[in-house]
Parts: sequence; structure tokens; C-alpha cells
Amino acid sequence: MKRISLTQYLVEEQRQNNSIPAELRLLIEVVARACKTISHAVGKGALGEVLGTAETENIQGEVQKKLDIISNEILLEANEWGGHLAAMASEEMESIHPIPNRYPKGEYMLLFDPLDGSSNIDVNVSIGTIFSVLKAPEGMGQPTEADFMQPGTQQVAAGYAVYGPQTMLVLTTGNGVNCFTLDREMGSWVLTQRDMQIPAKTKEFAINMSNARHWHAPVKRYVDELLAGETGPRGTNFNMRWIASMVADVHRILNRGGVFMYPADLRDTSMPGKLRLMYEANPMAFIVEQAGGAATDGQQRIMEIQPHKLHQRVPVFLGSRDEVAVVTGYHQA
Ligand code: P6P
Repeated sequence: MKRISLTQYLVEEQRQNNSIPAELRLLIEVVARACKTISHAVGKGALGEVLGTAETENIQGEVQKKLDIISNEILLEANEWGGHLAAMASEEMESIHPIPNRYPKGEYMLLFDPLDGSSNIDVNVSIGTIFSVLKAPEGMGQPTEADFMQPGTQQVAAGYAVYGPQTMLVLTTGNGVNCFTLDREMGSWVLTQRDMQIPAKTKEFAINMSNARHWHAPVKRYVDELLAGETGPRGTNFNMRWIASMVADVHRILNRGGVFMYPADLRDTSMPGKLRLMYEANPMAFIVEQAGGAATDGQQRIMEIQPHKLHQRVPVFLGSRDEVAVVTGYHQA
């Protein structure tokens, strides 16, 4: 089969759909190159002295892993000199990161979770990088957090890299979802899946069952019905997966369907779930919707939520659209 590289795909996409301006193409290629570097660091593990914690905490009050910080630095250094960005924002940094004055500024803003699934790093389970691209508001001066407060429908691109048995890059610019596999010998991203589609129906759900006693009624009702199997109201048996790396769970759902849930629960009613809107839920929602799936917070499309804070959290129900419709419907019953 003729191999199509990421560069060739982006050039052809630009030629056919005029949907990837040169600066956005550069941005995507720079992020993809940074993900290759992160993949290399992650793959070294103990041999690279990159495992374990860094004895620091991030804005979320979570102990940072060495690889969290290394991955964040890789993305910052790769993206700040190219002239394609006005600013960046990261799960690992409390405030936004304007492009230093010594570099030219561009019209895009990049948000990322540099290494998602950190609890899995030290036990060799798949982890990933998630990124989202917004346009800088017209006439923006010195970037502020307020400039990032755009709903997910404003994203011009989103993607993730999954560092698993293979390293893969999944990308959308609004014309479907494509997947690239890293050819480690050549150091290039090769198109391996075009126009990924999530099956509307599924018999597989993903949720952290250990939180069941804390769930609100709609989630409890929905999951109880799945667990009741073929003798219950759904009339069929369901399977469960929970990798505790959103990127890996979403990648499975993109490939074979499923419904992923991280609901708000009674543990902390001030915290609407665990996942962050701007650089986890929104990019994943864009990708999932572009692949024919659905993504809600239980009430509305995740991508229609008007953000108020850079690190705000949101309940997440995403994947096979028929199942997302059922669990969302129970929230509105
Ligand atoms: P729990 C990883 O820390 C993460 O942010 C997501 O990647 C993942 O889906 C979730 O948290 C796992 O959370 O509570 O099951 O450990």
C-alpha cells in the first residue's frame, strides 16, 4: 500500500478542502514532532531516569510525574519559536504561556494535556498527549486567559497521541478523523486509518466502578441497567473496560465503539467531575463528534459549554451516539 505521510496528508487536505492554512499545517507538524519526542522519552522508562515523581504539584494539586514536566517542556520549546502561535495553555501550568517577545506571534492558540494518564506511567500502561487549537480573537493584544474562554465549537483542530504498543496520532481539522502510526525506523507519521467512524451502538462501557456509591441517580440507573444484562431492561449483556487513561479509552472507542463516562459525583459536589473542559473534554468531544459519535456533560453538547476558567472541570459522557443519548436522557428525565 502506498504510504502517505502526515505532511503529504496535510498538503492534500489543504489542496482539496482548503481547510488547513499554512500556519495551521505548521502547527500540526510541530505538535506531531513534539509527540515523537515525548514518545521517545516515555519509551525509555527507567532507562531514561524519567519515571517517578518530581516532588512538585501542578495547579490541580496533583503530584507531578517527571514525565509530566518533561512532556510539558517538550511542547513549550517545540512551539514557541515557529511564529504560528500567540499563546499556549497546559494542564501543568497555572496560567497561560504567551509567546516570548523575542519570537514572532501567530494567529493560533494551543492548549494541551502534555501527558494524560500519569497514574499509568510507572506501571507501563498506555498514556497520551491531548491537544486543542483555537484561533486568537481578532485584534487580541497581550494574550490573557479570557482570550482562551471559547466554546469547543470554536476549535479549528484537535488531536491526541497515544503511547501504547504502537505510537499513534489521531487528528481532526473538522473534515473527519484520521489516524497516523509512528514508523520508528523512519521517524515519520504514516496514515494508517482514514475517516474513522464510531459505531452508533455498542455493548461496551467505560467507567471507574469503584465510585458507584458516589454516583448521582441518572448514572446509577444507567449503569445498573447495563449490569442487569440480558435479563434486565436493556435485554443484552454488556462488557466493561477502564484503562484510567482517557486517551487509551477513547482510542478503543474510536476503533470499536463504546461509551466513556466520568460523571460528577457526591465525593465533592463543588467539583463537576474530574476531567478538564479546555484540554481534555473539548478536544476529545471534537474528535468523537467528527467520527459520528456524541459527547455531552449530561445536559448539553460538551462543545457548546461556555468556559469561564482555564482549568474548569466537566462531567463527560462520550462515544457511541445511541448510548450517549440514553445516559444523557436519564439526566433529563
Ligand atoms: P480515575 C488520568 O489521570 C485521567 O485524567 C484520565 O486520563 C482518566 O480517564 C481518569 O483521569 C482516570 O481517573 O479516577 O479512574 O483514576
